[in-house]
Amino acid sequence: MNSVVKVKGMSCQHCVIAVKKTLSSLEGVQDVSVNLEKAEATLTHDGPVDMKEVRERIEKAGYEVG
Ligand SMILES: [Cu+2]
Repeated sequence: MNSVVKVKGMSCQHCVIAVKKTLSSLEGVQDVSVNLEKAEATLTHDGPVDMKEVRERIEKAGYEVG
């Protein structure tokens, strides 16, 4: 299944890579794609993903969810 998360504050490909990297290592996440124009990260996972952890990681990387 896919979950889409809005990520605010990304401005370039480095931001995309940073978000992708931090979310890719989350437990249960198979794939992450980040769309800079849409300001979205799409997580591919087969089980539940801890959305609180997703938020925390995004914030820790310097961006904002919402
Ligand atoms: Cu950037």
